[in-house]
Amino acid sequence: PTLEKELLPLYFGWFLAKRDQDYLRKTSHEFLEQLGNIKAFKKRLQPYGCEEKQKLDLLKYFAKSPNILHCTTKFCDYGKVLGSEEYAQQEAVKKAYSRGYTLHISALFATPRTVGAQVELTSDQLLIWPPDAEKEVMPKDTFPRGSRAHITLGTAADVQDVQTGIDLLEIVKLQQSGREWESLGELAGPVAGKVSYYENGMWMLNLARKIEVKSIFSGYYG
Ligand code: ACK
Repeated sequence: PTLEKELLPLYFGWFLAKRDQDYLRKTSHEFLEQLGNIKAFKKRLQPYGCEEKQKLDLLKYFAKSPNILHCTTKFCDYGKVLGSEEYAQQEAVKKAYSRGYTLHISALFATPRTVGAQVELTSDQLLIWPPDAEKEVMPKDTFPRGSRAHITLGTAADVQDVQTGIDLLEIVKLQQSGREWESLGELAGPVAGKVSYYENGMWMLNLARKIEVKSIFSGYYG
């Protein structure tokens, strides 16, 4: 008999528990509704392809949302991506497989392309975070490990999910630039926190209370 080769998934990541997915989707809607209603946002509709006096429904604007909310660690494309075999064979990855993890969401962000949640990885979670994840998409910049960790909540029509992590790094890069970013508003309720504007239609809400969601580390084979 021939030994079957181990199959590599489309991607590895943390998959949110059903209840926490529902909660995060609701929170994301609340975020978009409140963000769309603040004066500062209404004055800056141009990057979203709208005139100042026009009405923009952000819930409709982000037409697509992933079927399963997750935080990708390694995109493998079933093994076609360089380094995916090595990633899958790491002891830390094998040990983490099918284990439960709590993810800490510190911020929500929206750009003309994507809406997402910023995930702050713990040292335990960083053990299975690929060291080149940030370099892969922004080779010219330096970021703290884990800066790309995110949960895609929605994308505009014709935008791919992979864009969310790139948008997040774009914002982190501006935060690192040393420039001061004034808060342009405050949201309330479950999305309480200050909202900052980072040019080109990029907004970030720093949550006053971090959101914790339960997840399982696994592979998605689709
Ligand atoms: O929102 P995401 O992190 O962005 O989750 C999905 C998941 O894999 C399934 O498509 C992410 N993804 C897609 N292409 C890539 C890529 N080239 N590099 C890293 N992540 C990717 C996508």
